[in-house]
Amino acid sequence: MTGTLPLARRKRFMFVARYFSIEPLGIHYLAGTLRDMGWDCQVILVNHKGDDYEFGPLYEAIQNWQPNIVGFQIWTGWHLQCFEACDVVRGMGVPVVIGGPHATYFYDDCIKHADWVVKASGFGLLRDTIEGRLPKGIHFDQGGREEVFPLPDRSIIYDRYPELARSPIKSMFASVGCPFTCTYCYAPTFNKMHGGFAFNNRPVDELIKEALAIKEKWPLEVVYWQDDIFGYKLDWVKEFAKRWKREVGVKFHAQIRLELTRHEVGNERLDLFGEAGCTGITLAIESGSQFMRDRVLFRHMPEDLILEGCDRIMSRGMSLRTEQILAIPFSDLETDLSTLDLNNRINPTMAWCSLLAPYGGTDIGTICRNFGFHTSNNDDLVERSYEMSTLQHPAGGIRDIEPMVEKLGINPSAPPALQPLVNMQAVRNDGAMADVFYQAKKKDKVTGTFVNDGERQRVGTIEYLDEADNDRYREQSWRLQRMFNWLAKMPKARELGRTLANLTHNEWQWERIGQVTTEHLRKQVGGAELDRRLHALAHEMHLESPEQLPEPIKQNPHTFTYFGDGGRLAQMALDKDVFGPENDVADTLDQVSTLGRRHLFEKQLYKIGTSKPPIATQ
Ligand code: B12
Ligand code: SF4
Repeated sequence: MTGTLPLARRKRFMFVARYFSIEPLGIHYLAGTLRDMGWDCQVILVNHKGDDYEFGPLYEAIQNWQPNIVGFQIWTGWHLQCFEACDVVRGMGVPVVIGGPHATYFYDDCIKHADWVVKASGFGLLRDTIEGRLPKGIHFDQGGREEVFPLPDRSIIYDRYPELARSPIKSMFASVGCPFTCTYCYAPTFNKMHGGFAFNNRPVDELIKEALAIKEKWPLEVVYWQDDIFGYKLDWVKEFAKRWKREVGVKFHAQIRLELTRHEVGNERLDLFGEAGCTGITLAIESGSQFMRDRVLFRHMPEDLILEGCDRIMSRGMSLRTEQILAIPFSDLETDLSTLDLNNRINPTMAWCSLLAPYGGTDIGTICRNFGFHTSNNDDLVERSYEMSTLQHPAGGIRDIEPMVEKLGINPSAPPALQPLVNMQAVRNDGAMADVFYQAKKKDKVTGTFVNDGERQRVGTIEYLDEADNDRYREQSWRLQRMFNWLAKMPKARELGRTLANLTHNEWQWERIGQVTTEHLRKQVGGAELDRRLHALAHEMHLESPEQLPEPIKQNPHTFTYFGDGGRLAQMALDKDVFGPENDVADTLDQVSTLGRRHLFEKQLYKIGTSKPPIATQ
């Protein structure tokens, strides 16, 4: 193809990534690399409806623009659809390079559909690829995570997708690395492939330059630090805090671990965050059950640390978003309700919640496979699997497994490879029962790897839920997940959550949810308080009295009254026609839940519109 091009033409690179409401941050930086190399660059963000991805615009763009190379950024979950598209692109005579998380962890699958696969860090390897220095195949740069980030070229995406440019929140990245070992995450694998953990902070100078470059051209009210753990190194935080406010003056939201709030150093870090302009923090709690945190998720976090850390954040006036996962292995309705209850006691600004997607190659993927809860084939991790649990769950939650695990006497903070659940295997009998075997491991002093220690032993039995009960729990966890955010704001949320999760299929209607909620609240706070809330809701909707509330709002008003300015949220739901006849209760809840998150994002979590406009914003 290159042979037919006019000689003077600059070389062209086309990126392909998934369209998402949050900008594809990695591509901004990679586009910066191409700019620095003197290449022209375009980005196509692929839209989708459920699991149908629209690659038509990509093929059209390739025909029109004739790039020299097409680079796919692939995340596990849409990899199969991407592979088909890679084959089509190569069929058009354009070489393909694949990078991103799926290439990092599943490079062998990727190479079947690409000329080059870039595993992990991509700036240097992308340079080598386009300059023809890399033979075709899989490439990995062991020292890549230490490489210098280029100044991003955001205009490539912002010019084509102006809605992303218009957002007052812009993502940035200040550090690479995380030392923790959560079972559902690929960070431990990333560390292993680099020979251990290392934390690499970008220099404060570069971040200031990057933020000022955004401010010059686009709206910038909040920077969202997408780092796994922002501000891990205190010395760096001290320098950052000193300069960010003075030289950039834009508030920010950051993701951290609760451990970073601990002890005096935690107080100091949070104070520095506050001085620098931090208005909010996102952190994961994941489960209200200590057993789940210790043994299933490998997040060894006592409840007092969770409560104290959240309090330290909120008492400084920062907003707080907590994150949790429901329907994890060995959970049942009561475990999920304990997660709700913990959030209820914390009362964060937003309690974000997802259902477990058991990624293969992670420790939780191994646990699921070993216990027969999931085949852990990443090919079935499609969009649908984020919407409803795909696991076969055991009966009785942690009842059978907890004694088996505790009897082994292994410390919860022992290395992941020694943890009981990754070394257990359930062998199913004819019926619903399975024998559980455990293979002890030890560290080989010579090789440093973990090897078998003695014979495999039978340690007990577990029972699986039958199909009907499994479906029932999947439905219950789905209900809680959709309602989690607002339930967490209700008095005695655990009780209300239980009642709602246990409604029969026929009772599961918008109006009935409203009746149950009102009955619960009347018992908890009394009729007068509910009247007051109804009047406030009517007032926020510019109505004279609660009698004038539109019918769907009247049927279930307290879904809105426990949100600040809930009238605005109710109005948004009406304007979006979420109660229309074509929507069943599942659609309605989905959409109300999405709108509720958006409402909280704007009004409370990121506090958009509360600061002066940035000087350079047109
Ligand atoms: C920010 C982030 C998000 C943000 C924003 C995502 C976005 N639009 O960019 C949000 C919150 C939306 C998000 C959502 C999800 N995320 Co996320 N997220 C991240 C995070 C923390 C940082 C990614 C990042 O921007 N890094 C900085 C940039 C510079 O690096 P990068 O994108 O990795 O790109 C580098 C290389 O990969 C490579 N590269 C990347 N693309 C390409 C392309 C080419 C052609 C080449 C040559 C190289 C290359 O070069 C870059 C520079 O070194 C990572 C964890 C991590 N620390 O990396 C998880 C991570 C990427 N997310 C993950 C997951 C699972 C999800 C969700 C599925 C979670 C869920 N269950 O809903 C969703 C899916 C969203 C989607 N896009 O479909 C997993 C992905 C696992 C996998 N195997 O795919 C990760 C790795 C977390 C983890 N450790 O397990 N996420
Ligand atoms: S703290 Fe976050 S990035 Fe680190 S291992 Fe856990 S989930 Fe992954």
